[in-house]
Amino acid sequence: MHNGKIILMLWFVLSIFCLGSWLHYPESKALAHGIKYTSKINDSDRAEAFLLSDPYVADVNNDCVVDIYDVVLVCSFYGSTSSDPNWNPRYDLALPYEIIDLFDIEVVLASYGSFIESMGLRSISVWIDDSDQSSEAALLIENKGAWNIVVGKINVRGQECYWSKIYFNITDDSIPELDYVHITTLDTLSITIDNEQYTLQQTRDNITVQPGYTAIVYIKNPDHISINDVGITVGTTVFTSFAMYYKECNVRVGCAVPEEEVPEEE
Ligand SMILES: [Ca+2]
Repeated sequence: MHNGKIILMLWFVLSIFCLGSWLHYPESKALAHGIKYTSKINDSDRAEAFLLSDPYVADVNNDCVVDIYDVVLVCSFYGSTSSDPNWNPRYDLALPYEIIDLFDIEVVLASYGSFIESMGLRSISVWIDDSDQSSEAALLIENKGAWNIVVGKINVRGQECYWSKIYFNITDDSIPELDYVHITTLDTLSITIDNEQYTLQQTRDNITVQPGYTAIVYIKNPDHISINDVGITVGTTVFTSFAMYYKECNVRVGCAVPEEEVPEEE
């Protein structure tokens, strides 16, 4: 891009930023996530609505951060309409729709500087041991984004699980569903998944999962789940620096897998 064009573009962006600050309404935070946006303008052609800061919408180049590249990308389609051959509805973020204008750029600016977390929460289980009636939970926390995910707290059935009861391993392996593993020691322990050994350790403050990595997490005696809870649905909540993630599962009876299985005779 020509230098003069870049300077012109930056001047344009700064002007819009000032306009954006003027247009921004704090009560817009009350609106639900996932809708398209508009600015509250006294204009009969536009619906009465509010601007909402939403980095998931504003990150038009999908690199998990809302920055100058997103602003420039939307700016580069300024004036484009749905009848144009290069029309991309991904940049059409605000009313009036079917045209890229100042209001689309302002939606990006409203989330400027925001980072986006992309987390997968799966293989959530809560078991009661069939031999000693102790309870256990397990889950996989996958970082599918571009930034570290810092897990600061895990709740089971609304009760915080203390770090002294949480065991984890961070791996870049692809992990299938987690099976019941009887946790008998308060020291580090080793588990086997798909013939691979994973050493579970403890932490005192948080679990950090790097992009592309998965945290294998086992929790001993979450919320004093008892044999009476078998079949009942319980919710697990994972709190990160940016968000909270909630998933439910039914309490099951867990049976420890024998350490050395006898191969079947042919
Ligand atoms: Ca971006």
